[in-house]
Amino acid sequence: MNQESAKTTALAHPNIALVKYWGKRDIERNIPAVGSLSITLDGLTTTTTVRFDPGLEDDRFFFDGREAPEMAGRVTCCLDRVRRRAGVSTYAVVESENDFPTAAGLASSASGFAALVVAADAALGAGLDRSELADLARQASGSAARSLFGGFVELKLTPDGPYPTETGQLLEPSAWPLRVLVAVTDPGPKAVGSTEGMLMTENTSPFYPTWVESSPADLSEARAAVQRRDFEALADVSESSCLKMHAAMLSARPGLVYWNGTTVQGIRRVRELRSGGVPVFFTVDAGPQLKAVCLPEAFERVERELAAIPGVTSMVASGLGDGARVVGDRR
Ligand code: 2P0
Repeated sequence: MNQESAKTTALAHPNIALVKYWGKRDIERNIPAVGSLSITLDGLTTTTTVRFDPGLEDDRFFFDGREAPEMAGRVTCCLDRVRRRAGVSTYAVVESENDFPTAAGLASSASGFAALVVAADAALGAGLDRSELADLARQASGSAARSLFGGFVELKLTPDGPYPTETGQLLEPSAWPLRVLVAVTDPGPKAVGSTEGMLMTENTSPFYPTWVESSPADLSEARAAVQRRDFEALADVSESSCLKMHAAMLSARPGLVYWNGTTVQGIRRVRELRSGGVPVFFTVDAGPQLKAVCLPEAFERVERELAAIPGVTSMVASGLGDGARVVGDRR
């Protein structure tokens, strides 16, 4: 990096896991206990500008136009890892914006850290490859590694590899253009954050070991379904992985109940629709929002049906998108 300030803008999309990540093999290094398989969403975007400036005495973080010191610690930790790799110690101003409501329960940490590592790498001219960027994003937030890639994405555990996890694309977005609808059932913040919820589940749920042991079979089933573009098979394994994760959460002490009544209504409605021949399945993460994944021809029907459920306060629609990328570079 030259002594002038170096500035780059990158964007990234959130992703939702179909085969879920829940639990940590190594809390210090943020290594997940299980692999995961996700889809990256277009239409929902985090845009992040990183400007390294030798005149700064600390990092500064702005989120949606407002300085957010309470979020700066995680940003600095992530930047420190990129700086270490690039051999620099210059501080940065980071400005990040989401064009979607955080209440949608679409892990903004995933798109946030994916955009951050891509922008920081480019601003420093570090030239790190995708695998390494994904690994840096994973250390900040497990799901963030998946937003480095587009379409259908798998994060694998690779304890003997150069990195403890390897993330890569299974299928491009255009190869199987599924649609996603998020039915927001509660716009408030979630009760228990993911990291805390994972630790509670690991430490207290009698079902946690089974959850971890059964994940590789779910992953290979889902991977094969994606490769065959077999919607029914993907629906089956995705709903199973979601419900199994929630079973582990529910059986923690105290039990983690992320759902509300509307979430359950949505689950029932999606299942009724699929039994009636509509190609749609549900997934639910660490919050009460219901995510419906469908084939393009079912989109309008699913949207209508979910919007009609009492308690659904808003809907967010998306297709599948590309991985994190640089969109502007100024030096
Ligand atoms: C997932 N979730 O696979 C799962 C399903 C939520 C439920 O990954 O602790 O914010 O930062 O690594 O990535 C949310 O957890 O957790 C998540 P950390 P992260 O999408």
